[in-house]
Amino acid sequence: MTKKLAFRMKLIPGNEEEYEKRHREIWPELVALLKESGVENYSIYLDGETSSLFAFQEITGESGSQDLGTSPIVQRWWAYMADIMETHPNNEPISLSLKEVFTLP
Ligand code: RM4
Repeated sequence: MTKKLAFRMKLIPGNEEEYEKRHREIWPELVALLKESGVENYSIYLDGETSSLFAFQEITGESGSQDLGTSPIVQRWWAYMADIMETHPNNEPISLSLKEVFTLP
């Protein structure tokens, strides 16, 4: 049984292409870690008008992608991405959990 999660992050405007490029080239070790941690069906969508990023994922355990900040791989990835995203001082992307308000019955 999986649990659905969604959250919003923020791109620094003007970095849309670079964001997509870096994610096309996502590190295999990060992919492996996410999958090993029970993150599935993970997609991120860009609102070009506001530079908001909307992430959707399903998790099989208790941890979503944003709960993996103690992992050195995630810390390196967040540091790599910090120049084009709005982040906390520790490079973690500022993420706002989103409430599910509709699911097709
Ligand atoms: C995002 C952000 C998330 C990470 C994905 C792969 O830009 O860094 O935390 O899970 O990339």
